[in-house]
Amino acid sequence: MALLLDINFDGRNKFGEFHKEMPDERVIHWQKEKDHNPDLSSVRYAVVWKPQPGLLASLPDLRVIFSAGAGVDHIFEDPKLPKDIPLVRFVDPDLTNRMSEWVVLQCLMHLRQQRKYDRNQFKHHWQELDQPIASDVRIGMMGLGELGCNAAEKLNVMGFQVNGWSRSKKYVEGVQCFSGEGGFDAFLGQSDILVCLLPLTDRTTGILNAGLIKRLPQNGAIRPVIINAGRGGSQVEADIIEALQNGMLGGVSLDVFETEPLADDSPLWDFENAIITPHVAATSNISALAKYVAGQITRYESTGKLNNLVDMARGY
Ligand code: NDP
Ligand code: OXD
Repeated sequence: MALLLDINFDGRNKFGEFHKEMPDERVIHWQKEKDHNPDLSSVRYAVVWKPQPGLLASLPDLRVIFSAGAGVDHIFEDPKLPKDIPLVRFVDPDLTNRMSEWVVLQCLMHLRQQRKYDRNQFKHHWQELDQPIASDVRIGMMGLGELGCNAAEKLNVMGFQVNGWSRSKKYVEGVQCFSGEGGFDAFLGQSDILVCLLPLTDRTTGILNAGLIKRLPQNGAIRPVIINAGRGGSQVEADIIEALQNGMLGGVSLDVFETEPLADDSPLWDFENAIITPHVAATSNISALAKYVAGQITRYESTGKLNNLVDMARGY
């Protein structure tokens, strides 16, 4: 039996981790071996990030596909994705913690106006700015899944008022939960800082747009802020740029973009109140991923069961 890896993470080729966790399996590094036409007939499992289109469909004995990340939209981009094969996504406590660190950091950067203090520091300018308190600021968490729930709970501990929005109704301690289309307006109307941790699906594509920005409160303790670490396809960058220019948005923190890497000439780089990071909010740790995949395979081989399965119809 063989495991196929098609995870061309930038420069982080720590594939030895998979050999270490599964010493008895043949591990095929697709990116390294593809030119030599390796025998794929015994591949039962594949771990992929942005798989080569058609590759998964060409594996005759494939049993399970593992996403190397928490998101799976990049896998659905393969027009020949075999949808009858179970797809498992990566859920990992370190990844969850990293995302919460990034989200809490961004919320605090905007609450404490750290960008303005940075600019003043470089100008050697001593000036105290108005300081709203966290409990006056309402955070709206779009997505109350593995990542959204954890970040919401941590923001709650920081003293923010936290609201959450999901597809189905959720109960999260200390978080006022809204759901579905019916709850969306009320949720947005109470989001001074809107955080997006949604997966990219047909329903969430372009959701962060001018119409949504208009529904954010303009009378809150701070000017409306959008923070997105879900997927870039959920944001309409032209609308965000316009809202930063006309003051409808007081700031943004973006880790993901419509096109990655973000183009050199994107105006988003140059706003004083835009914090840009290069899709690093919660990077998968390869050794944790290898352990996770090995554990799931062992369990699957003995019980036929898998955790964190993607619902193919919902798309996440
Ligand atoms: P989950 O699947 O655990 O949670 C997704 C949440 O989004 C759920 O609460 C779900 O609702 C909600 N949701 C989905 N569709 C809708 C909709 N149409 N309307 C309202 N709510 C919706 O995912 P994770 O929390 O693990 O991850 C979220 C995303 O974060 C990933 O898909 C990925 O795109 C992104 N990500 C980004 C990283 C980065 O470094 N920037 C790193 C890791 C992940 P319900 O609970 O009702 O199903
Ligand atoms: C993920 C990501 O989905 O890193 O895990 O974006």
